[in-house]
Amino acid sequence: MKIAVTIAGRQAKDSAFVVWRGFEESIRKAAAYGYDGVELALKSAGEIDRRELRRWLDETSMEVSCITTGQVFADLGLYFTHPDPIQRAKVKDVFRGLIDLAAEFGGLINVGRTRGFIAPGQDRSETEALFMDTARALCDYAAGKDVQIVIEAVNRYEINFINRLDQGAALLEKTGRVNCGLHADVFHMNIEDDRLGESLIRNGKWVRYVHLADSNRLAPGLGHLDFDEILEALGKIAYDGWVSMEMLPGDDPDAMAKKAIDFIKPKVEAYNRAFAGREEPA
Ligand code: LER
Ligand code: MN
Repeated sequence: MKIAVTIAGRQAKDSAFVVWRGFEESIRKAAAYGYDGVELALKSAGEIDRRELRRWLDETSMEVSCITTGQVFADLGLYFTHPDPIQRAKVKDVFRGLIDLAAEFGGLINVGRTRGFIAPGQDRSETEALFMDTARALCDYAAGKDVQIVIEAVNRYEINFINRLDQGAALLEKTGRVNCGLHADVFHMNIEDDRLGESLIRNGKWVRYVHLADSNRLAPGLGHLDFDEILEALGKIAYDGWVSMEMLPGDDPDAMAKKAIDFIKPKVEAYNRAFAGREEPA
């Protein structure tokens, strides 16, 4: 398991849930604080210079954990379930660019609010059909590039479609693409799911990426979530991917990023020691 922190470009909208802005500076800071990687919030592939990105990562021995696409929705207004095929073609276009970028950096693309919503007058089955149409096309494109797409369950106060891991897993079963998985964000799960650990275990087959924040969306350790329960559940599903700190920056983003890594790193190190010593299932 590796630890990342979310970052964005300087121009990203306030709704980008990132601790730091400015790619180069954030990558250098994250490395200095002891993170293994950064999650890039992008609205299009053209927002970042690939050669520069490669240089910053090489110089700091950092990785990209995932490319996150909330800004495609919040800034460009594009989403998977739009009833207009022209708008769906536009979101596919933007995603193909991001998938090409992910093929070089990290191999993972998140779909949060960009999955879309149940619009007034639309019913759930229509929304699901539109979602599957876009998701299948993009998963098929991503499969050829060895990229995985992860759908994030997001709480009801932000969107009315795919709020719980169970709902995401059911839709992924129907979508039927092996390179499309679930992105579990424990902040949202704390609002929507029953028991965090049980939900992670129940949906373990699909969990491919994890966002961590505490119950108040601050650094883990500053609220009342039980991170031992979460890590124990991740151990039970043999999760060996990223945990990415997606939290509000507060008045002092540097202090928030430091509290998060100081709290989670010893737990992740213990997790990794146990993981290395585990017996392979027969
Ligand atoms: C994004 O990762 C997230 O968790 C949402 O709350 C914002 O879309
Ligand atoms: Mn999240």
